[in-house]
Amino acid sequence: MREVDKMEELKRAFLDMKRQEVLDLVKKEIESGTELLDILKACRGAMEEVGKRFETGEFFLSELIYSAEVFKAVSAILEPGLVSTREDEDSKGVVVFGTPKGDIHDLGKNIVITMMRSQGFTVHDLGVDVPPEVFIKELERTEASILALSALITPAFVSMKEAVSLLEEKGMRDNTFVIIGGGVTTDFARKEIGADAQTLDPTEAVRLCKEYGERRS
Ligand code: B12
Repeated sequence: MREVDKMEELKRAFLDMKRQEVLDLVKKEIESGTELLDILKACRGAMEEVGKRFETGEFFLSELIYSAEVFKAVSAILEPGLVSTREDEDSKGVVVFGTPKGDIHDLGKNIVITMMRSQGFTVHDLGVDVPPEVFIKELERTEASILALSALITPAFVSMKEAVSLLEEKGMRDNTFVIIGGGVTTDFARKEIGADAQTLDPTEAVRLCKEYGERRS
């Protein structure tokens, strides 16, 4: 079967909520040498479609919750492979990461954190629904120079903007690289929020943070 068809099969199993079939297909793809990031991309595409169907009323909250559970199980299979790509032992930088206040989505955040850690970053994960002042306190406590925010719902933009304003008030803005990501973010949102970078691609996120570290040193 062609690679494109296999990824379509994976997506279909996701949308049919067939947990075991999804997991079997993921394992089969890994065994046949498919890039882990391509498998992740296909699963993310399926989740986007779940979201669309939820929006149109075809799916309910139960499908949203169930698909999240399936995705978590997929992540557990993919993560060991993503971690093993680590190049060296030097710390690449310290990151404070979280999902801003009002938002409880964390699947994408957890993937990006895994990739960052595997590439040598020290990441302090604050979890979900994090108020702006908590991000600032953690940046002060850990002396991290990178603030990473993951948002999946538009109301979270308000608290992301508040976090950036607080950084400015505290005189910390110039020494903090603010990177945002998550399904609803765009470059337009980045500008509105006042962040330095935005991407949906975890590899790109790691690259941007490494580049920032190199510019600093
Ligand atoms: C699963 C899911 C849920 C699960 C979340 C479980 C969990 N533990 O995260 C549950 C069921 C809890 C949920 C709840 C809700 N959800 Co929801 N959910 C989704 C769904 C289907 C998938 C999200 C997902 O995990 N995708 C897979 C991951 C891997 O993708 P990702 O997060 O984008 O991450 C990738 C990149 O963005 C990037 N990335 C992620 N974070 C970061 C951070 C940085 C710094 C960087 C650089 C990169 C990066 O890397 C990842 C790797 O590929 C989306 C649909 C969609 N289009 O996204 C809706 C969606 C996000 N949900 C939505 C809604 C409306 C809700 C609810 C309000 C529903 C309700 N009526 O209660 C609640 C919100 C509660 C709240 N206050 O947060 C809407 C949001 C609409 C909007 N524009 O605001 C969406 C878009 C569905 C839709 N189309 O209507 N949801």
